[in-house]
Amino acid sequence: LVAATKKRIEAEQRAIPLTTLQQTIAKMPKPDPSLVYQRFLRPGIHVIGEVKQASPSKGQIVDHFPYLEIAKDYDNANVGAISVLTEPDYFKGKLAYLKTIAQNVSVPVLRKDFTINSYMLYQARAAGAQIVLLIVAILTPDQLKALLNLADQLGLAAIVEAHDETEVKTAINAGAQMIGVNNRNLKNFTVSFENSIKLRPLVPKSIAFIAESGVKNQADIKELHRIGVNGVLIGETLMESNDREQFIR
Ligand code: IGP
Repeated sequence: LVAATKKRIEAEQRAIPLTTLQQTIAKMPKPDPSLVYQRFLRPGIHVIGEVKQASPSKGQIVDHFPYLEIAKDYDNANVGAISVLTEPDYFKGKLAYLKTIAQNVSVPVLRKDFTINSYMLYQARAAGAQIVLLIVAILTPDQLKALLNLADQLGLAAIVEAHDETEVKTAINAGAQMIGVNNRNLKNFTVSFENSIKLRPLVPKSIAFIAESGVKNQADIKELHRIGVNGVLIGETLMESNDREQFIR
């Protein structure tokens, strides 16, 4: 996935050079990342509704994919944020989906992708994202720090995704203000909240803690709330739901 992403982004950068993105960004208002962090630190548990058509674990999730309508459902439910997959090969995502959604909703939008370099942050910002995903496992600690700093300079908040104790420490050391723990084991795709339960105490209360993947129902959300999670990222279950607003409320 990382190799595929590298190739994809190199091609995109040949088509649209960094200076073009910088000119676009200069004409846009600069968002304040601290508002995103504060949003998730409010009392309660905040849903991040995800917009994705496919995933490596499930293959095609939905055939009918009215991405803007789905995003508007999330916006109406006043979710914490909307996550939009922009990875094309495994998730059938597109940056264009994110751009359209960002223009039509009032909540922050997350670019969900395998961020490997600074160009991808400029792309995210130019498309109207307010949040990016930085995955500890695919970056060196120095790259993570550099990308977090650049994100902040660009006005982007970051969810730093960690899978174990070492990665959580790396995320905190790098200055993460929002940490995402994936409940899905990426080697065998099984889901368990054990990781969230185990890692929650390692993250200070001043850093927003997001539990990612595998949320199936209200009982799951309640349990994650009980263990002190600030946010839950829900993809599949919401994509398959026929009443998304109702599920979130
Ligand atoms: C959503 P789920 O099980 O609710 O569909 O999971 C989200 O956590 C998942 O899409 C995800 C992801 C990622 C996707 C978590 N981390 C990194 C791509 C890249």
